[in-house]
Amino acid sequence: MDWIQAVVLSAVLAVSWAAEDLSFPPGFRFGAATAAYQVEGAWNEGGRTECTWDKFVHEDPRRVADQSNGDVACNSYHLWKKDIEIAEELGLHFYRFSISWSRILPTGFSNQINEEGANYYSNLIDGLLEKGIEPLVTMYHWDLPQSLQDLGGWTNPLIVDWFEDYARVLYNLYGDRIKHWLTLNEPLIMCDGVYNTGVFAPGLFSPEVGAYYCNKYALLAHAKAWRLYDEEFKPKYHGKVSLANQLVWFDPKTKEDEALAELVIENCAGRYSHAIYSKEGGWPPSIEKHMQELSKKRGYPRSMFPSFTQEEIELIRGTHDYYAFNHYTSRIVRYAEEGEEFSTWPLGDAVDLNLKIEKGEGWAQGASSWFFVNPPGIRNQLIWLKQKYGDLEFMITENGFATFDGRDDQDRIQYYRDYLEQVLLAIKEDGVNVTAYTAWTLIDNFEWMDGYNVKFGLYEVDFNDPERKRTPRASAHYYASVIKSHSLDVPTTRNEL
Ligand code: GBH
Repeated sequence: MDWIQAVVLSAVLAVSWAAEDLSFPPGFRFGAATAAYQVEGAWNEGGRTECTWDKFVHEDPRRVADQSNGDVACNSYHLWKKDIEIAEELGLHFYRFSISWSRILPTGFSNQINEEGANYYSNLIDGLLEKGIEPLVTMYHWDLPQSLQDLGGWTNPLIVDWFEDYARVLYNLYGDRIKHWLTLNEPLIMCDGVYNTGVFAPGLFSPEVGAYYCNKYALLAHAKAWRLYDEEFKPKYHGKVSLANQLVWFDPKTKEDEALAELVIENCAGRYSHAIYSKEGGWPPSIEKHMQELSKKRGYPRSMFPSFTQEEIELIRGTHDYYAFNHYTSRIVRYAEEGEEFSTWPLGDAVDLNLKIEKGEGWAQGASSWFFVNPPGIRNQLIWLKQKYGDLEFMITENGFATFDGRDDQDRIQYYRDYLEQVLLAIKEDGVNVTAYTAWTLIDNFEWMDGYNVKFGLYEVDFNDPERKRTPRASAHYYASVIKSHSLDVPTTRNEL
């Protein structure tokens, strides 16, 4: 072959490779997610008792930007059939939803199961399965029974057993039909988010101790629930159990900031992963050391960061069937300059590093104050995880874009397009075994302290309509076409969709 032929051939190969490269591997699965408190409503119906979010928003409505709450939300408790219709319209392979603990166990304890609540999820699960959509269940998405909060919630070591008891009830009720479980949604936010800011229910502020005890007990609770499944349920049901971490990607500003950025990643990702996924288990060594020194410096007689016993390390180590994470945004990390105020987000107060966290140049901003767009962040995150914890199966359990209005939906489409492209690159170029992607969120819903102002939905919900009419956005059409063609080789402009 002469050189012209060679050039032509390689050009053809490059083009066909590029075209092929936009398709997802066979078996890759697409889903969308919601969470109980954000969509269900019916907060005091059907035997459901008060959860932390009910109390938090009823006690002082000003805690939420638009002074709203989840009392009715999308009314999915009554309109769940509509949600299934939407999932089917999108062509979802799976639908991720969460179970309200206090709807199943009105006392918080497993002595009493609320049949009406149990039936609600059973019907939802059956309805999805009838349409060939896999139900993926999150056991806990931040709505703790208030009765358990009154006893200290996630800072009381007894919660480890309470959660295991709750998990047993769920495995017994639904284990025959659920193949993927998530124990906890974003323990980083449940613990650091809650105790470092006070802006999430239950509105407690205890950055130095609360966040870290919560961190420990969340890991133990997850581990017990995982082991319970592994020993008693997996042999007959063959499902998989994991937890969904919240991962913000951190890039160092310069070479000099690399070690600092690594420490920040260990603090956010490692503190909720290392004990489970690393070979040796326990806390990330760099964090444990840092926290011991800091505790001493602050005059604590023992580390404010609780240690693990060897037995606890063994209990938690290896309690995973896949790695699940939610990802939205990135930050840049650098050392603070002299006289400059340190950043605490999202680490809270207790970490005390000489650091500054900022957004990258040219990063677009979504509707929330925390939301910056950096598509390569998701790929870097995947590479980091694989390097750190090995060639695991990865599932992205949330990713999506925040807007205020969302009628003109081009930004959301672009976000999905660009983040999915990076996921594809991680799979094809970096050999990361990503098997699933989940859009947050199916329908507009109660966005925690942003209330209903901030919209993440593929479907718009009319919250003034008693019927809570759901209407597809352009991004819904886009996502449906990606799913249908199993590829990103589809139009992205509103008019062509
Ligand atoms: C996820 O949390 C949740 O799982 C989901 O329920 C939620 O609706 C979705 O994302 C969209 O927000 O960190 O101090 O700047 C994402 C984690 C936690 C990130 C709160 C933003 C804002 C406060 N989010 N955080 S701060």
